Amino acid sequence: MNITEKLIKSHLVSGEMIPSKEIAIKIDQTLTQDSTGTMAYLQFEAMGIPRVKTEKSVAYIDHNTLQTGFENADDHKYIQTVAQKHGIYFSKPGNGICHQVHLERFGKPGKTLLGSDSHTPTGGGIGMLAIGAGGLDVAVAMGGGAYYLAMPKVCHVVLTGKLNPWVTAKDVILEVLRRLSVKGGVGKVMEYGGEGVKTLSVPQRATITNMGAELGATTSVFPSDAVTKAFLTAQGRADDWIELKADDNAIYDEEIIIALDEIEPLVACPHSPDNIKKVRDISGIAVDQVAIGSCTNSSYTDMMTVAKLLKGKTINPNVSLVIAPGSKQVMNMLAANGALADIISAGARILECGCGPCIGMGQAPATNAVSLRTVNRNFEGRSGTKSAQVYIVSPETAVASALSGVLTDPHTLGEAPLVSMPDHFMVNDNLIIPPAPEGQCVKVVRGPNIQPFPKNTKVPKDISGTVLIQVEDNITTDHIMPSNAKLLPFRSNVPYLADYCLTPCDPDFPARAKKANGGFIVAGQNYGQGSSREHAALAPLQLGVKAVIAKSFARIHMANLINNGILPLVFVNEWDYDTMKVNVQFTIKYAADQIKGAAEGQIVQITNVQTGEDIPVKLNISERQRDILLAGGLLNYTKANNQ
Ligand code: MIC
Ligand code: SF4
Repeated sequence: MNITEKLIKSHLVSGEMIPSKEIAIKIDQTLTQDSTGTMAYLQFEAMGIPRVKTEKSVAYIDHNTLQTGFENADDHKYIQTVAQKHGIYFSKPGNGICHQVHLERFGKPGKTLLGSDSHTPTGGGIGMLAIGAGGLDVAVAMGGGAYYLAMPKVCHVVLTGKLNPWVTAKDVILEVLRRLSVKGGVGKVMEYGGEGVKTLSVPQRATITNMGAELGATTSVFPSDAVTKAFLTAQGRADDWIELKADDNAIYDEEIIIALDEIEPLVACPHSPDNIKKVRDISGIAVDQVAIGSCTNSSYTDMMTVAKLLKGKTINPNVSLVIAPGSKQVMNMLAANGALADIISAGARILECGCGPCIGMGQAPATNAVSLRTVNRNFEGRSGTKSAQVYIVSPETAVASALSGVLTDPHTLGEAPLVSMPDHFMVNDNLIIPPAPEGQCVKVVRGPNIQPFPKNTKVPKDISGTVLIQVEDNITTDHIMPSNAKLLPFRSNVPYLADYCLTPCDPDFPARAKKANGGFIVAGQNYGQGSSREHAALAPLQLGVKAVIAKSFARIHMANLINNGILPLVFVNEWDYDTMKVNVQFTIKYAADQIKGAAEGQIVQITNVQTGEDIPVKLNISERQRDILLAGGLLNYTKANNQ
């Protein structure tokens, strides 16, 4: 078996391990962050389970840390108290980004991790089966329920050779994105192997598994080996290590070979992580802002490299350099060894340990500005400025450019600095609050920002409505439910958020949907790529959206739609996309019967009310998903099954 099969087999609850067939796995650990966490805990509370049933569940505060009003602080209070009550560890704001801290303090090779954040696969860097999901799926897992997914294909990414100086893990994953695109990983686990693996440290591996999310992959995983053992030992967690490797005769569904020594510094150009060029081919572009951090590149070794490159220098006068170390541990170590002083004296602006600019919480660039970032996503407008041009680069390229003022290949800096992994990380978990032993005494605090979330109802006889919007390929959940410093504080207030749903594509969409009393969304390929935010399903639900008809869907978003009782329909003939124009009225007759038939492989027909013409669509669902849709969503289904 390969590593993926071993991890799945040891957690399999039901189903057969045949690619694309539905399987259910036991979840050992969960993580949430604040922007998806409020909803996950409201849903967990609605399930009425007193204590989490996982081995470890952790609630992080890292996204909404810009407290411009009471809203974020309210959410933090709610999450802290709900966590205390129900047996969940609470990582306070300032302690760092969920994925970085989880890797440092909680992740364990061989375990499963389900997180309400699409970059949860970061844990694959230490041999976890770490998967991103919607909040409701995480809530169910906290309650001891299995996680259902399509058995992925396993793509063996064979790494050969060794990275040259100035070439980084970021460049490796950008190379994978260049080859496979943002759709290339759909339905797959990217399993890394080959001789090159042992040359990569845990933070480097984690950068690669983190950005596997941008491939649309179910997750990515590295073996757990001596390098993993050394990392966990340095974290004071040697006992958490187990070895995990593929059998010598393991079989894979696909294979790609990456020669590490042939990679050069790469850059993802606006506005997609797969729009890859060589840095040297487009160097010289004037840069206004450089942001270093995010769950992809904010480890101790990343930050030490940055500090060494900045030491004794001053950044270019036209550049604003902002740096957010990934965790309190990283920040503490930089402060203790003097590296922070080198960063500060070069002119960098230091941000608290959190997501910050990556999710548009502050540091929105100027109009038309060029911003180089070490983040994982450069979707249009995500930085908070629609006209900004965001390029994704490694920390090394980021510093070289911050110093010169133009996009610069780091080779121009001379000899690459040597940064080694520490033998001991500075361990101080004083911002992690363990749950109360007797949870029933804890009072959950709910401020006015915590609003009830929309719930769907059983499928009606016919599902009718007009097409409310028609959007192109690769629409992200940042389009469907934008996030920025103004909107993120309302993640626990879906009625408010709904007024911004799909507005980057069409500012009139919410008003049109309300006026029409709901209807259908028509979309191209890979609809809903990117973030796991289930608000991208909840906000349409609030506006009465009944079905999305797309050429194809991204995995997490499709699950979120089903969990909320919205039909994810796929065109049988892609040319029918053109006939489903805005304002045209359609109906799905005998919807329940058609949904039942679809689970057995039958085609669903959507009828054009005016012409009577039928459009054939597919609903690629399992029997369980059929029952969830018929019940009007996972909460209704779970309640009905628990009675
Ligand atoms: C993101 O990077 O887009 C986020 C913000 O971390 C999201 C979660 C969210 O929308 O809250 C993700 O990646 O899932
Ligand atoms: Fe936070 Fe950005 Fe990572 Fe999302 S991608 S978890 S916003 S740092």
